[in-house]
Amino acid sequence: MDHPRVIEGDLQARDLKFAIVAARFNDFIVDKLVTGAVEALRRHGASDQQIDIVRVPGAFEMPPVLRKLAVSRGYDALVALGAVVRGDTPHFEYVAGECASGVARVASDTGVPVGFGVLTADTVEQAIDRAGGKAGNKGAEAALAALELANLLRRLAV
Ligand code: INI
Repeated sequence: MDHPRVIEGDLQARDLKFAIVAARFNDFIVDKLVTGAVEALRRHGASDQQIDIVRVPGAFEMPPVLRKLAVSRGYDALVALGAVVRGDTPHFEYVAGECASGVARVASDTGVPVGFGVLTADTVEQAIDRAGGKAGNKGAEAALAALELANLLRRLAV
C-alpha cells in the first residue's frame, strides 16, 4: 500500500551552529531558559563551540539583533529567549507584541529559523513555572523547535 511521503526535520545538532539571543530584563527567569536551551542542544549533539549566546537589554531589542545574526549566514538556527511579565502598565502589550511580530518577521524574511522562547506571563510565578518549573522549560522547547526547523529546511533544500 502506498503512503504519502512525510518530510520532517530530525533533532541532530552535531554539525549546526546556533545563536541564542537572551534578554537581560528579568534575567533571573531568562537565565533558566538559557540553561534549558543549552542543555537541550547539548543533549542532541551540539558542543559549546557551536553555541553563541548574545545578550540584549530586553525583549524589545531582540528583532534587529536576530536579523543581523540571520543575514550574517553564520548560524543555522537562532533562539530568542526572554520573559515579558505583565505589570500594571500597557508597556507589556507593546514590548511583547513588537517582540513576537519582529521575531516572526526575521524568520520569514531571512529563512533562518528562530525558536520563540519569549515568555509572556501575567505574573512572575507563571513565568517561573514555564522556565524549568512545573510547566516545563520553554527555552528548551524553543531550541528544539529551531533545531528541527534547521534540519527540515536543509532537507527541503535538496
Ligand atoms: N523587557 C522584557 O524583556 N520584559 C519585560 O517584562 C519588560 N517590561 O515589562 O517592561 C521589558 N521592557 C524593556 C524593553 O524590552 C526594552 O528593553 C526597553 O523598553 C528599552 O528599549
